Amino acid sequence: MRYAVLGGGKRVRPLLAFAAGELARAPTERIDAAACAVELIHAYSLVHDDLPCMDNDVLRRGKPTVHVEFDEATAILVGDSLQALAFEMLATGRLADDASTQLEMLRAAAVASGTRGMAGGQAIDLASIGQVLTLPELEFMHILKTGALIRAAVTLGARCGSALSAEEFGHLDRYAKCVGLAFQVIDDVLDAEAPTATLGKTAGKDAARGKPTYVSVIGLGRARELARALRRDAHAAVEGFGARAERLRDLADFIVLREF
Ligand code: GRG
Repeated sequence: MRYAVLGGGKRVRPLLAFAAGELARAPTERIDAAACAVELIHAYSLVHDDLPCMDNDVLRRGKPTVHVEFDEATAILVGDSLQALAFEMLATGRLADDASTQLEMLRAAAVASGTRGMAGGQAIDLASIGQVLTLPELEFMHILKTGALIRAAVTLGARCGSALSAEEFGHLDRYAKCVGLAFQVIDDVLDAEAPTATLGKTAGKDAARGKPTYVSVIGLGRARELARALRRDAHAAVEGFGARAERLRDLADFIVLREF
């Protein structure tokens, strides 16, 4: 579990949780727990995604994948245990001002991880190998597979505090949806353009496996343009927060301008 979680990764989801939590004036120790929980769920998904029965990859975060370094049974159990640990963290101690909000955080993390989130998106992803998807179908898959957990990172961070009105929370959620989708669009662009050494994972795998991506469906140029438009939308969603949303704007920029 330590091998899978520590010493690598961009930590985009925890950073988003912190930026949203700070906006909601949440205590740091609460955000810390929520941010860790989301990263644990993410790390579990990477371990399982790399398994031979899924993407069958040998390199992750610049190191051999967990099933290569250890074995397949260990990788399955590591993923299971990381997910369980995430929910344990969300249920331990006070993470929100009231118990019903904390329960809502647990529910949000579960929805983002399950059939209406990451696992459901992964199922569509695996079923779509060799298929031609329309742009709305591709978008639906990615909103579930990647977008849901990124959205949960933002909302969980914000729920740790109570400084946001329902309307402000709505603006933040709009921001989260935009960066969640932008993240995946750029992920597809990088998979097509960046070298393995820069990515720390095998480059060009999507095309090699016949997976529909933003690059295969709309082309590199339009994919980059879509990411730029989502970045503008993300900025616009948090405009009303002024300087308080600076970290969120920086993270939207990082997600779209990153090279790894
Ligand atoms: C196995 C239930 C289950 C789900 C797997 C998220 C996912 C679904 C698979 C990951 C495979 C993948 C490459 C998805 C594309 C977007 C993505 C999540 C990339 C990896 O996230 P990064 O770039 O990774 O944030 P780091 O290592 O920086 O944390």
